Amino acid sequence: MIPPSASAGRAAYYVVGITNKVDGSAPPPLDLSTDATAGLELLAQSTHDGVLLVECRSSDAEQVIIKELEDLSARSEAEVYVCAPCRIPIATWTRNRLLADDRVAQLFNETGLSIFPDAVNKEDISILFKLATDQIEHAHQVLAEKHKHIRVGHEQFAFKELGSRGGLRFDLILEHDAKINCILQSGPWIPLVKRLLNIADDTEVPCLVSVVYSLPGAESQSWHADGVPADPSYAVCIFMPLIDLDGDTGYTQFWPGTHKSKALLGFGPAAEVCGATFDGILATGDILMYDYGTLHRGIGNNSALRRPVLQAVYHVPSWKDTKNYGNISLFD
Ligand SMILES: O=C(O)CCC(=O)C(=O)O
Ligand SMILES: [Fe+2]
Repeated sequence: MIPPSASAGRAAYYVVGITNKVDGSAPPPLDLSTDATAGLELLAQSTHDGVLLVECRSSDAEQVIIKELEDLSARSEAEVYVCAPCRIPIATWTRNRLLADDRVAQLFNETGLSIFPDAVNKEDISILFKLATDQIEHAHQVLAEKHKHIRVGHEQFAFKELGSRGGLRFDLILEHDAKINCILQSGPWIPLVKRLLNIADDTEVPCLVSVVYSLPGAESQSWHADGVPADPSYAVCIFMPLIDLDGDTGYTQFWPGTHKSKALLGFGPAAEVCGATFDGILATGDILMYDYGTLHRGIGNNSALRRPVLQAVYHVPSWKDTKNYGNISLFD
C-alpha cells in the first residue's frame, strides 16, 4: 500500500483514464454505486478514444487514487487526465441530445446549452445577412480610412462598436433596427430566456446585438467564457449563423456543463482530452443558446467565405458589458 502524501487532505476532482493493461482497450464500465473504495467517490464515467474515463473525488494522493482504481480489476492501468477543484463535466454530446424539447429548462440548467432548430425563417436570415454584411463593410471602410495606424487582423483593438476577437475575428455591434428587434424578442427561445433571467412575460428583455465574424484564414480561439460563470445566470446568448456552418467555415465549440462554476476557467483544453466538447455546426435558421458563462472557443475558418454569426446577449437589467468593447467610437 502506498502511503498518502503529505499534501493529501483537501479533496480534489479527477478524471482518470483506465485502459486494459493487456490490449489497451477500454475496460467495461464500473458500477459507480458499488465500485467506490473508502477514500474515493466515483461520480461519472464515459468512454472516449477507447479509454474508460472516470470522474472521481478524493483527498488521497494521486498515486493512491491510481492504485485504488487499478485494484478494481487486475488488468487495469490508470492515468490521471485532469485534476480540478470542482466537478469536471465528462459527458459526451450530440446535437440530438441538446435539442430543445419540453424538458429544455432542465437541459439548459444542466448543460448551459440548447439548440432551437429551424427557429428563424430563411427569408429573415437573408435580410439579417444583408444588413450585417453592409454594416461590416462600412465599419472596415471607416477603419481603413480613419484608423490607418491599426494593423487590422494583426493587433487587438476595441472601439465602442467594433472589437477584435483575436487575429481575423471581429465583433461589431449592430445598429438598432426594428426588424432585428422583432425577431430577437419573439423567437421560440424567448420564454426560456425570460424564465432564466426572471423577466416578466410582457416585458422586453434587455439585449446587446452584434455580429461576430471570422474572415478566411482566422485561427481557432483559445477556450474562454464570455462572462464569469455564475448561478443564477445573469446573461444568456444566442448564436444565429447567417451562413450554413461546416468543418471548413468553422463553428463554435462548447464544453457543456461549465456554466456555473468559475473554478473551471482556464481548464478548457480538458474538454478535448475528455471528449466532452460539442461542435456547434449549425445550419441557417438554427439557434444555439448558451449561458454566458459556458466555456467555448471559435474554431478557425478554412473556407473562402466570411463567417458571420449574429449574437444576441440577453441580460438582466443591471448587467453591462465591460469586457468586450472600448469607449471610443469608430465613427467619431
Ligand atoms: O467565432 C466564434 O465562433 C466565436 C467567437 C467567440 O466566442 C468570441 O469572440 O468570444
Ligand atoms: Fe466567446
